[in-house]
Amino acid sequence: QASRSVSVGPARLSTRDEDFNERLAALLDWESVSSAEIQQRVDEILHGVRHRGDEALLEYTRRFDRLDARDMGQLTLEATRLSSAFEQLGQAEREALVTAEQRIRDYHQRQCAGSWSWTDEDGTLLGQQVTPLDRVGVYVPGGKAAYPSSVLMNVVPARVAGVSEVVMVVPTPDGVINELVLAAAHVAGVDRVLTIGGAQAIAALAYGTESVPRVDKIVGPGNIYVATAKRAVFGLVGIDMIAGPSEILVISDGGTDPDWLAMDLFSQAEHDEDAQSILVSWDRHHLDAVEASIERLLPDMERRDIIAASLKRRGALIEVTDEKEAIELANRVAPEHLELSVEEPEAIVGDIRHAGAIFMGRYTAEVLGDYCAGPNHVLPTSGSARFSSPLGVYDFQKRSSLIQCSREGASRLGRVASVLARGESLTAHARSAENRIDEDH
Ligand code: HSO
Ligand code: ZN
Repeated sequence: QASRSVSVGPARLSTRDEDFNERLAALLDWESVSSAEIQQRVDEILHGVRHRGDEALLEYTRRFDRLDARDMGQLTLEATRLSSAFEQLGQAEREALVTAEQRIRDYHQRQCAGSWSWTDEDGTLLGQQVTPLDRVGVYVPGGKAAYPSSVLMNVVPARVAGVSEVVMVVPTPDGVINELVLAAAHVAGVDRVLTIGGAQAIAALAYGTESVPRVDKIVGPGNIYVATAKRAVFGLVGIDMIAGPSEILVISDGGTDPDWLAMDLFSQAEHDEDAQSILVSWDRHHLDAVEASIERLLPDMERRDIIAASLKRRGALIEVTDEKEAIELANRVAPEHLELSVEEPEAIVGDIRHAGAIFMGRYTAEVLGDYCAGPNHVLPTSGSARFSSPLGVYDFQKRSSLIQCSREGASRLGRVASVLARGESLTAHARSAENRIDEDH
C-alpha cells in the first residue's frame, strides 16, 4: 500500500489504490469562481468608465490605487521613462532581458502564418488573407505577481504578428512601479504604458476613453476583478484565455537527481498556494527519495509557506506501474507544463497528446521555458491543453477569406447557389446568383 500522507509534502498516491480516481479528480478540481458581489462591483466600474470615460477612470484610480492625477496625461509614461528604467539596470539584467527577448522573437517568427490562394479550373480564385490586429492591450498585474518575463511573452508575439500599436496597462498603487517591468516594456517595444489597473483599466481598453485608445484585443493575467472584467467585455473585444493557477507534471524514470526534481516541483508551487506540482514515476524508491529531498530542502526556501501550502493542497507523488501508464496519466491531466525527465524523451514525446509545453530530458527544467528558451510561457491551464494552445503569433492575427469569380466561375457557381437559395425560399439570393448565369457556361 503505497498511499500515505506526509506532514509537509504532497500526497502519496498509487494508481493501484482503489480510490485513486476519486483522489486524482479531487486534486485536479479547480474552478475560478467569481462571486455575485465581485461581479456587481465590476459591472459598476465597467458602467462608470463606459459612460464617464477619463473622469471615472481617474476617480477609480484615486480610490483603488491612491494615485491622484489631474488628467490621464499624468498616468501615461513617457518613452524616455521606459528607456531610462532599462539603462538603470545592471549589465547582467540588461543582457538577460535582451537575450530572452531575442530568443522569444526568433521562436515566434516561425509561427507567422502567410496568406494563400489558388485558382480553380473555372478561373475562380480562392484564398485566405492574413492580417494583424490593429491595436492590442496588455494587462500587467502590479505587486507580487508583476513578472517582467510575462511582459516579453505577451508583447513579443503581438509585435511579431505586426500589430501596429501595443498599449500596456499596469496598476501602480501608491505610485510604486516595478522598474524591471518598465525595462521589459522597453525591450519588447511597447508603444504606450498607462499606470492604471483593475477592472477600470480593462474597461478603458475595451470601450476607449478620451485619452485611452480602444483596443481590439486584451491579453495578460490579472486578479479576479481583472478576469471578471475581461469575461464581461469579451465579444466587444477579443481576450486571451483566462489563466488558472500554474501547474507542472513531471514524469521521471528514476534517473534524475531527486534534489533537482524537488526544486522543479517547488518552482511551480512557489507561484501560488493553488499551484499544482505532480511527480509521476514507476520507481517507488525514487519517489521516496524525492519526498525526502522535499522535506530537506523546503525549510530553506524563501517562499516556503506558499510552497508548503501548494504541495499540501494540490501536490502529489504518484506511483504508476510503468511508463505507458505514466503517459496515459499525463494525457488525462493535460498539464500546463510537462517535464519528461527520462533517458529518451524522443521515444515517448509523440505519445503525449495533451500538454501546454513539453520539456524533454533531465536538463530541460521548466524554468528555462518560463524565461528564455523561446516558446511562450502563457499556456493553457486546468486541463484546457485538451483543446487550446500556447499564446502565439496566431492570437494576434486574423484571417479574411478571399473569393474572386471569373465570368465562367460565376455562372457555374450561380447555378448551384440558385438551387440552394430557392430551397431556402430566399428569392433575392437566387436572383442575385441567376443574374450572373451565362447560358454559354
Ligand atoms: N510559470 C509561469 C510563468 C512565470 N514563471 C513567470 C516565472 N515567471 C507560467 O505558468
Ligand atoms: Zn514559473
